[in-house]
Amino acid sequence: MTPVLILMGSQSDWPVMQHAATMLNDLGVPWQARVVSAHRTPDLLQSAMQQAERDAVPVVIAGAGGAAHLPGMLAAFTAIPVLGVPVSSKQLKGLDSLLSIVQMPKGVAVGTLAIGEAGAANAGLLAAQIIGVTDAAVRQRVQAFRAAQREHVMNGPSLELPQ
Ligand code: RP5
Repeated sequence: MTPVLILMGSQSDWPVMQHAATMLNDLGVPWQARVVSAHRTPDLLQSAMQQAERDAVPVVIAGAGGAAHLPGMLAAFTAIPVLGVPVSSKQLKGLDSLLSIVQMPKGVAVGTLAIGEAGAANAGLLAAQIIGVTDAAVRQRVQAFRAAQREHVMNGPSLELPQ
């Protein structure tokens, strides 16, 4: 299986983006991670997406914080689905990243996830679901994950009001 490509704007994004990698590991989907910055290494964006197309990468997950142009710029260079993860920023706590990634103009799509770790994990889950459309083994592992999650909720403590 061709690995999912996990890109991020900075090494400092990895503590968040590693949750996408963990989810992909849990679902048996291979991945590769790399730092590519829309602002610090803009020349690498196009070549990275050209290589991804040659490699037939099924999904790109892109995390960035602050001005967060990475997911949208990657999407501009490829027809591979791009899932954007807003990483929390120091000053604006990721609301800046979210609004930057989610506000793509009509005609260039980025699937935008939640801010932070939940969004990164769900990007991994959604990537597996996309691959699962044509890969029955991955689809079954996603279904097993969802069933285990349901069991965990159903077996949780019953909630009662204090007397
Ligand atoms: C963005 O700027 C990165 O995605 C990161 O979230 C943020 C801060 O980067 P560093 O200054 O920590 O490298 O481009």
